[in-house]
Amino acid sequence: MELAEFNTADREAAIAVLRPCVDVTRWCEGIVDQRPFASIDALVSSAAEVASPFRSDEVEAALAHHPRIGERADGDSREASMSRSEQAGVDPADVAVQQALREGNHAYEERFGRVFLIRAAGRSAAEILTTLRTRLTHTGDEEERVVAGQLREIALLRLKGVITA
Ligand code: 2AL
Repeated sequence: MELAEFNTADREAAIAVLRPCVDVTRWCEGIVDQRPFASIDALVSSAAEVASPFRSDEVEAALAHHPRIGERADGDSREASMSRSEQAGVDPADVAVQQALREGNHAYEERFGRVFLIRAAGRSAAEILTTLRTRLTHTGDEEERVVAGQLREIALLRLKGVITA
């Protein structure tokens, strides 16, 4: 959707455009209620502010929408197609990488009780695996801050995909 259309859309329609970026109602409403935006930059900086920080309950709820790294999202929803393109650096045919990700995801879930989340766009599988192993050494508090930051990065990147100049 173009920014001009977003600026004048019904409140509910505008919220629905934002929701696939991150399913946090406070974030969607907080942005929509600051319309109109003079530019994409103004929109993104306002979106970053509302996302700083995401609360831990918001992070937990939003995580349910993100498939594991290495698992291709099914279906033709906007959310699923964005996830697939974000994970383009992870080759589903690379058996060694898939195995390492399965083990890493499992270890992460055992340690922190939630899905490992990383902004995958622009990252290779090797980089994601290295980061996963480093993050396994974090304390719960450290990791909570990292996850909230990654969720914000994903949301802002998606926002730039769904609303254009
Ligand atoms: C994802 C995903 O689907 N897209 C992305 O950037 N990260 N999933 C994940 N578990 O980190």
